[in-house]
Amino acid sequence: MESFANRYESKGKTFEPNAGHNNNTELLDHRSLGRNLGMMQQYKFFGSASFSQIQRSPLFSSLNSEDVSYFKEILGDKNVIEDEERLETANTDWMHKYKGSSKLMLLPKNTEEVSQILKYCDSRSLAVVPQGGNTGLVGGSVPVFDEVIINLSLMNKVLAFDEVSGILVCEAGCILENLATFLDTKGFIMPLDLGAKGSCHIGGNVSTNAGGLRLIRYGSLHGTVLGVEAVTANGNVLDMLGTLRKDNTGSEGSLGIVTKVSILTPPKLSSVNVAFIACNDYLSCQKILVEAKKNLGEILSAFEFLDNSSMDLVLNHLDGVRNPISSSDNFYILIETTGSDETHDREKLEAFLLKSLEKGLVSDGVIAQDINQASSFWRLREGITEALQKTGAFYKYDLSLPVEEIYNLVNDLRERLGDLANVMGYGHLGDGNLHLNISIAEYNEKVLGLIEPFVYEWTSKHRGSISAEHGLGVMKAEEIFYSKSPETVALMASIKKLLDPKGILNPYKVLPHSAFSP
Ligand code: FAD
Ligand code: 2HG
Ligand code: ZN
Repeated sequence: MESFANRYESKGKTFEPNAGHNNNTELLDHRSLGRNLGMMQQYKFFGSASFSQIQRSPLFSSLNSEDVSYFKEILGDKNVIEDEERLETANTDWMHKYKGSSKLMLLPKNTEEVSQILKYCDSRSLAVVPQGGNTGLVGGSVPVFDEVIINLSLMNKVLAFDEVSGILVCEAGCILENLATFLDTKGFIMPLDLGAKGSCHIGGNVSTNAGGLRLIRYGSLHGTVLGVEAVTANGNVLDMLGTLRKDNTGSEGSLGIVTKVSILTPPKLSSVNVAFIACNDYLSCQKILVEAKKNLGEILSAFEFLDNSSMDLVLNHLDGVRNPISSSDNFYILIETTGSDETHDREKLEAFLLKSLEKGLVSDGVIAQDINQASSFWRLREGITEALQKTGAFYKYDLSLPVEEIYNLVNDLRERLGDLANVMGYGHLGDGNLHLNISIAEYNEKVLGLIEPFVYEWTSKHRGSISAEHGLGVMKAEEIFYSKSPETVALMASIKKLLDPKGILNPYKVLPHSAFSP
């Protein structure tokens, strides 16, 4: 039995029919073997071509009953999850694109438990996946094979808040929206906001260095996270809470498990205004951005864009949404201002819009009259990801590019794909971050071959990044060289080896396989 299991694990993959894998014999072999063994040493994916090459590392052990007993001893029975239904959810990512086959999820309640878990896993060479709210969009938060899932959701306490400095200290499993609600009562806000706020954890945000909707105003988490407490692979607790500037974000669970975070929060300001405007061409969008930075600089808190295809998608797939602009146009921009003087801020925004209309940059625009209307404008932009879920299938890219190049890529890809798929461009225009999404009736290897590596090459050629804010995860680990030099990748790998010599923390993610080859 053991030798069969190992043989299967080292081959290590099965494929969904629609993924179009061309070696059908291998596909059948793996499937029947998995069934016969009554085990699920397999992964399921749709998307990036190179992901299909991953094999389970023979260096990792397989979980046994003694391991489970040990975990029950330190965590208590109820926080050692073997229940199939709960594991099914934890093994599957938010998009239902990536699916692992972990047999165990652990729910530690404090740092000491995380430390004990990792110390044990390291000694046994058991691979693990740190998991927060499981809203990641690059397959980083779910196992690839049978890694043990360490979910931080029970570590959800606010530990301290200083009402003078605005510094919040909390556990990593706090849900972003809960922190925002807590801060609201104190007259402060979180310096980041994203569509997944109702589920994502601050620990997940920090570990992916999430960007989000207000980066243009409050900057990257690199600037606001003041410290973290993290546990390294061998169980050592690194207490860097409140002392260092953030220095380990973006590691995506591959260097340590973040257990606590201290973050600088800005005060809540009383006047928020949201405008939704339409414009005819992308050049106008760019000019409006320049003007907004000039004229609304100190109060500008979001500058988001979506194209007409994205708007159609939202209107067709989400309930209760409508385009506030009476006649449809090619591009839409959401501008938010946040300041402390309602009359002054509103006048400023109105004057800005009027000027943009006069200059012919804007074809139509509307300013929200109340908070409900403001939310309905935000829903059009924030709801795109959710609307995409309701289409048949989709390919997702998260790119940083010079602002002037952003829509050239959308157009080039549209031309390349013709009628084969629907290409949508939207994102954080103020930050030069394009979310390029391609929706299609069902996953299709031929279309994927037209998209990749084209999109990565295009981005690299224009000196952009293939991982603007979502991370590399498993989706893009092999593609890292499109935006990082071999020297940088080698250095990243050596840091990984230093902190996690056995490579048990989130294997197959972030760094390419070649980085660990002798
Ligand atoms: P998970 O998805 O659970 O994990 C993400 C990665 O972090 C994994 O590699 C995991 O191993 C690691 N990780 C999680 N917790 C820890 C921890 N405590 N210690 C160490 N590693 C850990 N992202 C943006 O940047 N900007 C957006 O605007 C944005 N909008 C989104 C909108 C929607 C609707 C959705 C579904 C996602 C969006 N995302 C966005 C992506 C995602 O929400 C973020 O990446 C978020 O930061 C992930 O947090 P999480 O707690 O869900 O982490
Ligand atoms: C957003 O900005 C998120 O809405 C998700 O980062 C982007 O769905 C996407 O591609
Ligand atoms: Zn985004």
